[in-house]
Amino acid sequence: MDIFSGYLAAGLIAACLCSGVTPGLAHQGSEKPRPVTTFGYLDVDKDARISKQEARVDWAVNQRFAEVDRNRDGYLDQEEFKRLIRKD
Ligand SMILES: [Ca+2]
Repeated sequence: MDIFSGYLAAGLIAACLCSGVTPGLAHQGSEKPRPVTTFGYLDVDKDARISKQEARVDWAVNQRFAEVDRNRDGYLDQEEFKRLIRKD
């Protein structure tokens, strides 16, 4: 492996690691803020849903909680959480 390939591999590994930790980047420009944490990280009690209190850890999730809580049950399930990650 030459030096260039080494740097390329290191860059790809770093990109993969970052994408696993951060499903979306924080607020950029006019785009809606997106989480910097994962569903599993926020779901502290592991009940497969995120409460308003659990969401407080991530600014973007907290800000957009009511918007993405489609069934208005006061929790975000995985499908609802995905709406935070999507660009739309
Ligand atoms: Ca919900």
